[in-house]
Amino acid sequence: MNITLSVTQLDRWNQTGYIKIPGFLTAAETENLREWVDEISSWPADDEKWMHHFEQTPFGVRPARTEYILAFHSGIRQLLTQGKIPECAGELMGEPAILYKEKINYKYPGGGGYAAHQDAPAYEFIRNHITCSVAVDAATPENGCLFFAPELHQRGLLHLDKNGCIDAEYAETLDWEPIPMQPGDALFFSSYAPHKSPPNATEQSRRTLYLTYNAVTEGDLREEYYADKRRSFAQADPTSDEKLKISKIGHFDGKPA
Ligand SMILES: O=C(O)CCC(=O)C(=O)O
Repeated sequence: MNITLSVTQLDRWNQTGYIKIPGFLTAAETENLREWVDEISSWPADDEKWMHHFEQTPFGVRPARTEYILAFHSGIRQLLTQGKIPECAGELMGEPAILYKEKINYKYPGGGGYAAHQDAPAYEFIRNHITCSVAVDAATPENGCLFFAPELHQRGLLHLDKNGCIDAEYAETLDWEPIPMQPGDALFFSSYAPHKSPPNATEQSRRTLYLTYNAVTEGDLREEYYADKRRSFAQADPTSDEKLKISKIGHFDGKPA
């Protein structure tokens, strides 16, 4: 399937730095994705393979994130590397796109939120990159959907704090738009678009896939990114922080398990 975005969609993307495409996956694709995410979340911990991150919630220890999935799941590999998701990312980028990283953020009941941030500081190896998020469960302001501040994606990095996030006082001055999603909806966003999300205050999970693509002209840097991430996590002192570190920036408010 060839993806062609309308002029209105492209204008919105250029103006705000993000665009939601309702019903991006078909019902059958959405159902497959839900089954695959159920499967992946039950994989045993294996530091040599996929990377699971767990958080302490009021209801016990729950998975917060799984990443580095591609080599271990053929359905996910096909969805992320062929067809409409990479094609649409390429169309928005203005040149063919290649996968840089992939993750599932689970946000189970009581799961932590994310402080206001831009993704760019976490992805050191690439310049031109965008992320596609795909809803596995419905996402609402109550269960922790994303909120975006529009029209700031062309201003570079904004007032970063010591964690690589947007300074909290500055973030409070921004206008935040919630982006609720239904399963199968996609939301593409620039790596400079400021976003954040609250904790999950409901009894249902809010699982979302996040797929980051860079311009092919910058190279295939995924393995290098993950090798570097594994190295820096292995060197970090796990007891040094009250927050669970799941990224190279300190944006996640979940508690260590
Ligand atoms: O899953 C969320 O609620 C936010 C995720 C996010 O912004 C990130 O992982 O950088």
